[in-house]
Amino acid sequence: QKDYRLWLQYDKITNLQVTQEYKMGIKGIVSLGNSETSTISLRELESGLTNMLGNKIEIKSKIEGENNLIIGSQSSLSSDIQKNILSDFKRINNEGFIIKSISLKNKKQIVITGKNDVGVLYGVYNFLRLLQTNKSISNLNVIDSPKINLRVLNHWDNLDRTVERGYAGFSLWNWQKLPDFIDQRYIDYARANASVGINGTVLTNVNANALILTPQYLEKVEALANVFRPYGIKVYLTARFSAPIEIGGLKTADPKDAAVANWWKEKAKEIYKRIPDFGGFLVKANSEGQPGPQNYGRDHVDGANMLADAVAPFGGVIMWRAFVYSEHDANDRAKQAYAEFQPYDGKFKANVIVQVKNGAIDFQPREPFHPLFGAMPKTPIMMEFQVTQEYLGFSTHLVYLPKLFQEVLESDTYQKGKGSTVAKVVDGSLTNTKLTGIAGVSNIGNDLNWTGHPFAQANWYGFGRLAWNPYLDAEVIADEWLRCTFSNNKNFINPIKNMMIKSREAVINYMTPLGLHHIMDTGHHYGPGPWVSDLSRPEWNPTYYHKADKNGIGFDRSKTGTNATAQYATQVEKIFDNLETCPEQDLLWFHHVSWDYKLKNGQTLWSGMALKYQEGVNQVQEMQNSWNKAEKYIDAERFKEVQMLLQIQYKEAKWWRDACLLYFQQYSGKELPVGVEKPTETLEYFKSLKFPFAPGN
Ligand code: BDP
Repeated sequence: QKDYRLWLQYDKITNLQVTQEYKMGIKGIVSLGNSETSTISLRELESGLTNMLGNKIEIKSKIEGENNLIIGSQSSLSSDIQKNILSDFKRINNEGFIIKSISLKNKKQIVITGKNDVGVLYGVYNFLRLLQTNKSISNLNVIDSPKINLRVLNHWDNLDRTVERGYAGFSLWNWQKLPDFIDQRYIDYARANASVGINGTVLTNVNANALILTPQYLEKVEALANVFRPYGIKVYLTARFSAPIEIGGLKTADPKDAAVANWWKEKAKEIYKRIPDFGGFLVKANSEGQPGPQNYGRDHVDGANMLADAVAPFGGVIMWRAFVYSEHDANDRAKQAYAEFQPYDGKFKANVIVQVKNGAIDFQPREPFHPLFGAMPKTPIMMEFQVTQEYLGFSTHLVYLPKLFQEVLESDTYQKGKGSTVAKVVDGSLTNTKLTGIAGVSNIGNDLNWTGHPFAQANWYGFGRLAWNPYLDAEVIADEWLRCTFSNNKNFINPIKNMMIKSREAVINYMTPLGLHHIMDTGHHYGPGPWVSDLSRPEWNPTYYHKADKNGIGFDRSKTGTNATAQYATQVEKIFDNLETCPEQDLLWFHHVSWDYKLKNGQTLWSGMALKYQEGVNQVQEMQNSWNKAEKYIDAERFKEVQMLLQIQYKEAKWWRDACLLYFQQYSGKELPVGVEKPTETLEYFKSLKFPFAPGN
């Protein structure tokens, strides 16, 4: 099945000239290492090359003749090879790699190396990608290292195998059959991750279950860690803060209680005995009902530092989430994480990294960057992106997320003057931070194609590529992914790449244009629900976010409103505060404006908004047109799947448009402008739709 193979298709290369070059350039493989990781490198090369070139490549025990691929870590290379690349080793870090054409005793060879075997493995995947994308290999000089240390997936997987916000089936982790049964999928999962440089996986949901920390489960975790280790992937777990009570028999989980701290120390010792390279814990505390230090009158620093002490002797880290919003302060949810965490700057232990979502609310189709980025210069801060599409049409809608990721990473925080981008905060370069990280909430499940939508594979791939290098361009990543996954034919690539690039703006247009946010239906977040206003916590209601009334629409977060803009550096604050300079794409995020407010293109807000909704629908139609023309370039199965999914997306884009416009029209009291299709259903109809079994809830 093609879509199981993700971007590692290794199809036979159809371009004869290209094949010719590769066959001439690769006569044999010499592998110098003997670790499990080196064996993986060799096998990957062997099978990749055999499939792409259509004939077997000789595996040689020593370097004979020319045009060999020599693979091995620095220490395994003979001194005459090392001489050729000595200075390049200074330019890579521990996980980096070098792919280089060298001349050895007057014979041309290609060396793939790194400081250790995992670096070599990354180099091998990179080399294979050069072939998959039909690049020349005649004069290679690729020197690359990851710019971020912790590149992790966060699986929101429960022990019963349901996945919170998962739309691709059940959890990959078959706890019942572990540790004795090793599903081939675990290996293929590790391969896919290693091929893009992901080096960590948090196996369990942030809404944690303490049972994962019992010996019965740790034995299973150990089995997974053993599978992932040779691929350079560390395992992490979520730590339920109340675990000392639930599975430890203690009366309290107070972080200042000596017995509690000791319980965690012993637990860490027990885990590291099984898994010496265990990554550490991810913690959601005092957020959405999860237990935490505040239950005992302590704060996030107390909680995080207590856990940090437990894992520090073993080199572990604590990823402490800043996704908090108070149950008692309904003023402006967007301000709460910053208000709570910023004062803690510099107070966490060295092995704590604070994990911050990309925006201040919650993974919306578009959010301005989170004000905490750059605002805690003495604290390691890591990025949390959501790869699963909780608020972006689940795994039914084609939305290419690297566009979203890139927009956030490129945002300028101005925290150290112009050019202080979020990417520089995340890779540590802005504040010279050594511990750096990026997390992606996984969109992976046990569906045959891993991610539900064939194009959602691109979001996994793209997350990994940006985790490796947050300065990469989303368009370049799309190009790579399409070539590796489908075809190198430019008649296919160009229109389909264009479709991917536009898809993110399309979903914003048909769901939440002009800075609208969180108007999805209750709980499951499937489909529109701007009318919902009866939930127990005010900030769970869409009406709280759009604040539509007869006078206008939008959340005033400027100084005339909640003053959330003041949490940004002054330059940014000014831009957002002022209606003249506030980007229109964030207008209703920061301002409440009248229905007659004049947009930059001269349209009134009402007309402009209605036309945006229509534009979103039109864009999906264009996506369908592009896709229909792709039929002759790819396999029938994936073609058909995507075609059907786009049809659903089109239907649902219209649903979004009609439901939102009918609802907002009650307040604007205005006709739909020319160019916007008339709804065929009533508002009552849309309100009556219920989805008690929507997935992933
Ligand atoms: C929200 C999800 C919820 C998660 C929460 C979190 O709706 O399921 O538990 O974020 O990140 O996006 O903790």
